[in-house]
Amino acid sequence: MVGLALGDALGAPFEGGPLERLVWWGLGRTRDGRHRTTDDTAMTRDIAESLLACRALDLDDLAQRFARSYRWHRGYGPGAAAMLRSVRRGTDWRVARTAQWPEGSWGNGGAMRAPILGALLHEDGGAAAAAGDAVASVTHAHPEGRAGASILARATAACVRGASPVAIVEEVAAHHADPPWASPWGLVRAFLDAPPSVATLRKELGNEITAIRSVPTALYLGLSSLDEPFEHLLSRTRALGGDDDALGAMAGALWGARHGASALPQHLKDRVEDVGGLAHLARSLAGVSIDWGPGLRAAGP
Ligand code: RVK
Ligand code: MG
Ligand code: MG
Repeated sequence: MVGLALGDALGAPFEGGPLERLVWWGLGRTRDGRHRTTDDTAMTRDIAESLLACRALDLDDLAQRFARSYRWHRGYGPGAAAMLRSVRRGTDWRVARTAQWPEGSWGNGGAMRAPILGALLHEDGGAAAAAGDAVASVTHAHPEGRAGASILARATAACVRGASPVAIVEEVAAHHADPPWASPWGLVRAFLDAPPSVATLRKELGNEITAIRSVPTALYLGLSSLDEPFEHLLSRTRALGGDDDALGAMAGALWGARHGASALPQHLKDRVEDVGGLAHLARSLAGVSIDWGPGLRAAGP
């Protein structure tokens, strides 16, 4: 959670074009001068708080928490923002999630909040992936939006278990081979051996807001940085531009899952909003037992 928050808050000033960066220059600091976290961290916190309160994966509770926590100034994706406002007005999330696109969103908003599920279910990559899918489905009904979350949750679980980067890519490739997911894994694997230029990475894997054009990129950035200082991961992510907060959040979560919050640089933790609160929440969650079975069944097919 802390790795995700650092990647999110310290990537956000580099997100988008000049206009987005200018807006974030105005909005992106707390009163005490810390870097503000965005939707990526806010929704992760919602998941943690829902699991703590329900001791199970309760998608109705989660939808209400996502909707209550929504704040325009935290930079939510446009579809997610409209969907959450609609849930706040009383629309059932199962209806609201397909109001804009018949199949739902294929954005990376499901994937960006999935690492916490991989961390909690790290002993079982399949369960982590299923939980990622279920939690994504509340706002991201599209199969690509859900698959992005499954992949990130599975990869995070494998990072906690200490698997090698190559083994993690192979595990992901073995379970996510349906189009359009088949093509990126060979590239990610090749890039681990022969790092590409920034331009090649941007062109081949992407830096966009969609799951398919950001999850493989974040996987590559995170896995290829596991044995480097966290600051390297941040500067490599910033160089890519585009959806920098989500790329930073996803890659930062993989790094954090491997090394733990105490390994993250203190000078960066001091610069980000409410890292202490997040760490406290994470410790509380690690200490309780969650009944995943009924929650996962409640997700439906
Ligand atoms: C700004 C056509 C679709 C689509 C579909 C496009 C924050 C839309 C976070 C949509 C993350 C965008 C990010 C993103 C998370 C999605 N047909 N176009 N079926 N589905 N799109 O709005 O929660 O940064 O252009 O659901 O996934 O830090 O606006 O948002 O980086 O993808 O937003 O999808 O965004 P949304 P999200
Ligand atoms: Mg964000
Ligand atoms: Mg973003």
